[in-house]
Amino acid sequence: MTTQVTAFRWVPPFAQGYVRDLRVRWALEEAGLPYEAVLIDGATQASADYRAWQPFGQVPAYRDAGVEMFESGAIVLHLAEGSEALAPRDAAGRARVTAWVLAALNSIEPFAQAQIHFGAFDPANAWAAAKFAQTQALLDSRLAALSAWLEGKDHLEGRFTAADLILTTVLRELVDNGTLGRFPVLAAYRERCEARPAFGRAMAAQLSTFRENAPA
Ligand SMILES: N[C@@H](CCC(=O)N[C@@H](CS)C(=O)NCC(=O)O)C(=O)O
Repeated sequence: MTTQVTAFRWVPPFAQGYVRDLRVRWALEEAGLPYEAVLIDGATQASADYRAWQPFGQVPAYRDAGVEMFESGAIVLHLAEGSEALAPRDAAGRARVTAWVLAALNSIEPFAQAQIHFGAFDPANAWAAAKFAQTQALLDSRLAALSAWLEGKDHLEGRFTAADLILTTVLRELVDNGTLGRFPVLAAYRERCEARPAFGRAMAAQLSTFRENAPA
């Protein structure tokens, strides 16, 4: 069977290029594996059939000849199990990749999401401004630690892996609000990873779907 990845038929412009099927498309492109995007909309999200595939009605969900699964990080790790393009073949090297994927999703992304969330409030709202300052400080401390790790390195673990892929998709959400620009090592790292041809192909595929299905 052809590998399948679910993606939204269309999302508003602010979300285009950021929907998490991008992670899976990028991993498949790095691994050189063909896939079919299964396009879904709100009605599909709510359907019992789709909830049996993705319990929360979200994208991406994934299936190949051997497995049906969800959660972008888990899917990318599954692909990394089978592809040297995404992780080294030795068990210790793969364990390091897993550690960094979880660090990106568990030790950095929640702080990034919180900062984005509170940054969207009116700064005149004193409660939201205080929460924003708090989350900004927590995020900055994680980013400073990450920056220290990546100083003088091209990648997290000596070569491009699934961990760089996931971390890049977390960091790129911090470009527009100016956060990443305050960490030049991380900004350069993100640019280096996004310059990979496989990233370009994944992004082009997501965006072309939205162009083709734009509301009249
Ligand atoms: N932890 C999940 C998050 C997936 C997620 O947040 N998907 C968003 C798009 S980026 C979505 O489907 N949102 C619609 C919804 O939650 O109803 C993963 O990484 O796969």
